[in-house]
Amino acid sequence: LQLQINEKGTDKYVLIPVATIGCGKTTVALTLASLYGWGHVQNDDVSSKSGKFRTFSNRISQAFSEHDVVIVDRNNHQFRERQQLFEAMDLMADANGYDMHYIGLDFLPNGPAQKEWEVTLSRVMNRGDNHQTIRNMDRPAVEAIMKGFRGRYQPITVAKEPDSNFELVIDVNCARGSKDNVTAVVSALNDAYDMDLETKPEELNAAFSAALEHKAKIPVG
Ligand code: IDP
Repeated sequence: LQLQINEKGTDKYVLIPVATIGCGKTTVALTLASLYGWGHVQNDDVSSKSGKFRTFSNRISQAFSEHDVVIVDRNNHQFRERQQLFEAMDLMADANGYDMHYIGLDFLPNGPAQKEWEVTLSRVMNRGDNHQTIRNMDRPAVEAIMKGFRGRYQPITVAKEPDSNFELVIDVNCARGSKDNVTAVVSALNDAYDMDLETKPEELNAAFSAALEHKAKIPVG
């Protein structure tokens, strides 16, 4: 399952979710990373409060030194966050001679509608304490955090900056289920680029089951 890279070997593909909590970002990312050996950098794994984005972007650069495709796992639900990522990755690309392909994963193509709210709330409640930061909280506290993200959410708007940097936006509506969304990503990449990604149903099922069973790296202390 090799990506076909251009002759210069400088193409780098970054998958950027735009989502809120519980949309299935980590599940989709883990499944893709396991199937194709892609890089996966989780913002929630960065425990430092100060210099958090610098640590996150250093980890992204490290991932690109090892992988041609990297998934940047954070909500990126605001223009400001997307802008920050594009700027950091443009600098990284200039320094390393990469040709970047920015690909959006649109987990809320209908916005944070009622169905999406119910799906994500029920998933986050079922996830319980299996998360780096959302843990040891009662339901109202979790709902308040989730509502904060919903309230601040700014949909992908490719007609203007910063979202005009997206070369491709893939519909991965969270209400549809994460396994179907993995398949949607694979087909969209195969259609848009010179990739030849295969998915065998049994491999997909195994990778997806493992992703659902994943245990978050809980910070000590
Ligand atoms: P997030 O990274 O967007 O916050 P995840 O942690 O991937 O979301 O998913 C939230 C919870 O929902 C996790 O416990 C995960 O195992 C579960 N989950 C993700 N996708 C599905 C699905 O398609 N069906 C059922 N549960 C799912």
